[in-house]
Amino acid sequence: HSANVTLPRDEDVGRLRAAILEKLAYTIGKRRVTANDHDWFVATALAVRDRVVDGWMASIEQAYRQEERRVYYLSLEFLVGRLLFDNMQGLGLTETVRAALSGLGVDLDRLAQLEPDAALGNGGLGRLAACYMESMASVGIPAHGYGIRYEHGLFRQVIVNGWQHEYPEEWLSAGNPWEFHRPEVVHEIGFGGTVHAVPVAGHMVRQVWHPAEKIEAVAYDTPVVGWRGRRVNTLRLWSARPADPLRLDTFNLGDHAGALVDQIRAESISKVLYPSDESLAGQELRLRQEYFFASASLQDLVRRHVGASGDIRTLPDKVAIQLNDTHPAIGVAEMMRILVDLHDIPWDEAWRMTQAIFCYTNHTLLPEALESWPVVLMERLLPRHMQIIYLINALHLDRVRAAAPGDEAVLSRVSLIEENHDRRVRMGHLAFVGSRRINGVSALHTDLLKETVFHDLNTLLPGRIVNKTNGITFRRWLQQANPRLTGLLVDTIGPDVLDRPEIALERLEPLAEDAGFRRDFAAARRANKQALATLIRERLELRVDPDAMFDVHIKRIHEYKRQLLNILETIALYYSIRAQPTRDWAPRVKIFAGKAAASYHRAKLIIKLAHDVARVVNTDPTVRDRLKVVFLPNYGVSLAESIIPAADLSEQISTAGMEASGTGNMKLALNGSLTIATLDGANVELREHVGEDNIFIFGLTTEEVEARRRQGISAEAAIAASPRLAEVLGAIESGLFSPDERDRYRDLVSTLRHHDHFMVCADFESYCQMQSYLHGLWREPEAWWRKSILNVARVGWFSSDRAIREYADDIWRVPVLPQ
Ligand code: DL6
Repeated sequence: HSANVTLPRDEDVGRLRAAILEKLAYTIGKRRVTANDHDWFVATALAVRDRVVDGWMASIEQAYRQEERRVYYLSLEFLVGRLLFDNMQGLGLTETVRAALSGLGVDLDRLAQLEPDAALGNGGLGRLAACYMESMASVGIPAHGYGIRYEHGLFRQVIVNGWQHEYPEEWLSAGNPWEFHRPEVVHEIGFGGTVHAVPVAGHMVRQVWHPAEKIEAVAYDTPVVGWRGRRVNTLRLWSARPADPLRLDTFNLGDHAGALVDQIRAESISKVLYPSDESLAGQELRLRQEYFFASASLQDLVRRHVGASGDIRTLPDKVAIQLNDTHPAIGVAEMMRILVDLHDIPWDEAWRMTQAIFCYTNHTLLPEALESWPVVLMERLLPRHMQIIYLINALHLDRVRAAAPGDEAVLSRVSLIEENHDRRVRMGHLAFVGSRRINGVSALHTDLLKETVFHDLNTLLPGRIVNKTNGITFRRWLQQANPRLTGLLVDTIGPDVLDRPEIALERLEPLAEDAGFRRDFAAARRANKQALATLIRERLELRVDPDAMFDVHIKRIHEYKRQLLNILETIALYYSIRAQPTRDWAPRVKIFAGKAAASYHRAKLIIKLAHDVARVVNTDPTVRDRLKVVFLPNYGVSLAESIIPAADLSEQISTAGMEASGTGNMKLALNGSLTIATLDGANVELREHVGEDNIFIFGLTTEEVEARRRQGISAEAAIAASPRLAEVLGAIESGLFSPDERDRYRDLVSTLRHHDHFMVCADFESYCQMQSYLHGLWREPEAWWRKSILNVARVGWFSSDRAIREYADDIWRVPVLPQ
């Protein structure tokens, strides 16, 4: 972490050193001689946190005084990663802290490694929420993130003999120096029970819910520091606890475990993140989590608003709530309950208010990830909300009947209740009808939303669906992750690349033609690759050549993301090298990393196959350094920060039409990777920005995939037409890579042959051809680096600041700071 522009001043260094020593003594209770690295990390984090607080208080005060409209970002996931560098950098303190510590004989970079990742998310959706929180603070939007303070984030992946094993993740076990516990901020959350109609004045009745179970949500706040400390927002995470800590009567009767059941039941809500990604968790506990955090957050923001303005009716003027996917969609019914039952707002007015407050982002079209809850479960757990949903639905269907009289098919498709098998509440539909704007996360994805899942709703309620292509924060994904490249950029195109990278990066364009710059650029990347090679050697005891092409496929393991396609091509390449061992092969390192959902057996089998192939390839003496296969375990934000700056080739090879956007594609291109991609998600827009000569597109398009699926998904013709595919499949099937269990992959290969739903075989040849083309391009370093530099120069648009400004303008209607 050496990118820096100014040297710290001695007096600042001295003050910070004193502050760190004070934390060490009076908060941690240690002296310098007995302090270990972890103590130094906590003391440093606390000293930095103190410097965050003034800006934080000022931001809160400003929002309160100016009565600004606030954004509330409700997300069941925030995949934050580490915060030390984020916060130091936001405040411009990095070099001051480094100098303060080095005077104490302590190395900042070593300390930073001790911080556990806050991994409160599965993948893209959670990481997007974290990038957006950072950008909202940086562009000056008063915003709160709301989520759950999971005691255990995404599982720790351990690979044993090639198989994934999941272990609990323990990010809080040594304390969390960034958060503020707010024991005074508590909301009661009810479950179950009954609803009674109580007469009130003027022939009215009020529905009163008597929950059978009550638990409490307690707040923990983490400040979110914007770039240059412009604004500091709040991420408020809820922890669950029982209303009564212990059943004392039961305890006194000697049943000590029984006395704690309520506590365990309540606390289980915030115990662990559901590890499913793009598939359904489905369990009751998940619904309890969703309602728990939606209810606590809405109660909290309503209380804040009423406290400040005294008038619930002005809520839509002052509040925009973004639903990050359908996970918080029960909030639509909860808002109606709060307005109608608790604040006596007439139904129609409450519904107008609700629709003005909520907006909803959809992140996937995969049917298995579209949430729906059994009506019987909802009736048991949330009886009042089920009544409210029925009424919302009845009024909604009345409007549909008026618009399309007699069309029963449309009626059943747009109903909030799915009546097919067991009756279920469609959470996407609830979010849609309750929102003023619905957005997809790339241009293609938004078009597909309109054509598929929300086709009928879009016809009935036109104009609500808009596109907001995802973005990433350049502070983390360029400045922090890649200080070498950042330093070079600052030196060549100027320091405003740190403040306005979207604009400043364009000035890099002519430098693609400058041989001297290309050399410096390649040297910065070479150093990053050397660092990754060291990491690989330390973690896997495997040596890789830093001059080889690092071909990187990092993301959740999923059939649609097609790690399998990459593995098949790897095997084909392996056979080619064996067939012509004396040819002048350009060395390549295939790097994989990613977690599979614990219950997703096929994804786990793909991880095993990657390891089986790695073992065969990496130990074959004929191949030597020309091909290595690496699977780095326990992928997460911090590991991504090590891999991305060292990647030469970015694999974005999902089956067209299936990846909503992707954000790794943006991170890799920003750091100078070339991309091999299908025309899927934001890859389409990436091509528009970097230019078609600088991205490598292959494979079937969305329409072609659809057409193929209609024709049938047998891959026999594709296999017959590709001798190398036939050879590769035959080898896997025959147990060549699994001599200990010859038919380990028989089913997997059989599925590829007969039910190639993900078009692995269909796209194989076109993928291999593009890979060989890239092989040739790698042999022409000048051409390669020219394209790589142009990628960096042209991806400014993918900044999350741009995305957040678009949300602010079109969706939330809040002002932002000038650029
Ligand atoms: O929008 C963020 C991210 C996209 O970039 C990915 O393409 C998409 O797969 C991901 N979606 C999910 C869906 N989970 N659920 N529900 O993570 O969102």
